[in-house]
Amino acid sequence: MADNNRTDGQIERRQFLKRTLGAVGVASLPLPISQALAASNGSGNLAPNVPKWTLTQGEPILSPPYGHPSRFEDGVVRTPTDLTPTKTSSWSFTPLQDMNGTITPNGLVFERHHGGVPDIDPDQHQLMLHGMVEKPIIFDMAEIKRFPQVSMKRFLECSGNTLTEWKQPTGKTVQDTHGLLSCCEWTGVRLSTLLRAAGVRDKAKWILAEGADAAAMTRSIPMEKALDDALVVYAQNGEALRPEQGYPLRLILPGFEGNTQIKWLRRLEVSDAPYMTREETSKYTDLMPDGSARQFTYVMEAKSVITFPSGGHTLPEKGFYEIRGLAWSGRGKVTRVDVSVDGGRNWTQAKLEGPVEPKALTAFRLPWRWKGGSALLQSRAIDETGYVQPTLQALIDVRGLNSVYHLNAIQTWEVSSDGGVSNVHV
Ligand SMILES: Nc1nc2c(c(=O)[nH]1)N[C@H]1C(S)=C(S)[C@@H](COP(=O)(O)O)O[C@H]1N2
Ligand SMILES: [Mo]
Repeated sequence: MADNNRTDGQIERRQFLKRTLGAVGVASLPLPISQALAASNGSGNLAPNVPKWTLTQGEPILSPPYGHPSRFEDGVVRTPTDLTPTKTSSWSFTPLQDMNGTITPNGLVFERHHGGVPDIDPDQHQLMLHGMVEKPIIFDMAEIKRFPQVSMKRFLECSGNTLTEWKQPTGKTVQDTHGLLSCCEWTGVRLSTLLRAAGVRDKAKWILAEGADAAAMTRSIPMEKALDDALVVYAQNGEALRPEQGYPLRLILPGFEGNTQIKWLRRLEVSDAPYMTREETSKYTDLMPDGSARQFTYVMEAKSVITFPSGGHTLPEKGFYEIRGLAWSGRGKVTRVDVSVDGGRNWTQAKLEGPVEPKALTAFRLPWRWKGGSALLQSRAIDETGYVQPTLQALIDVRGLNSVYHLNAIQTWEVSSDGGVSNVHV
């Protein structure tokens, strides 16, 4: 290297700069200042040159008054299902590959609607609490907001998340495979506070929650959950719920399948038995190999997925990358995430971003040097109960191939020798 003549050295450096500055690959590491200055000689945005956006004053205050992401970020959006969305069934996916940290911005929280999004006037919305209570109550929104407030960062996952992946790798990107997953800071009142106001009768064991949408979605909620960490929320990430998330009021049942977290909440009926609604009999049950069906499978078991590199990404060159992903468990805190780059033969413990919160998305990261050639990237989450996220084969051995919901298996992304990343089964 030291003997390189000047011309060779320049060519080498120029090629390196062209690749680094031109392609702006994720692997591009910062240039030494001397090289950066040389590269900007005569053109470019580095000193002593002044970029065009520094030459004029910017907008004093942006309009419209509700802020939006930079126009250069307009590719970061929810994607609708590739099946035709209808008014009776529609869903859209969160772009997990574009997320940083663990909070899902409100405009990117996934959607799942069984009767479309109603347009509810909060001044006319009411919540009725009745059934096996001492004093039935009808609350308006102002009354709900007078109760002591709580905020919790919790994940929300549809039990249908990843359902396309049972038999063969289907989704192209992590948005396709895992995008029915979001995490918000939810704000509202504890359901137990409302129940105390009404006075729950001794024999009461269940609560029916009903939505005000055209689906009038109903699910039976165990009293134990209602008195534990269930919330009736009116805000997400610091602002009012979005219409698609249940404006003006929804149920949040941390760690439970998304379907139970009734949006546009209008009625809670207390009883001594579950109601056996459509959503917990013909739907949202898991058919087992022996022909029986699992019912009331509320808790979302531990799961994780690598979001970078993931399906659709291309690694521009060999070298340093940080493997990044998300882990979560409906049973509490994630305690460990292991990462494999050889399809599950060897595992290395990843670093978790703390403080780790229960039933919330948890970010994990692991430095990695891609040597070129094929690599099979996997992550497995372990939660505070000691539960270990299973391989797909281990899950199928127990559950068979007749169920639709609750696929929490380890996901594999293959980095092929050309740097392309795709969804594979191993
Ligand atoms: N009233 C009502 N609540 C509902 C639904 C619905 O269609 N109507 N969909 C459920 C399903 S299946 C899921 S996964 C979550 C989705 O919540 P999100 O749209 O805020 O992501 O809401 C649940 N609550
Ligand atoms: Mo769902």
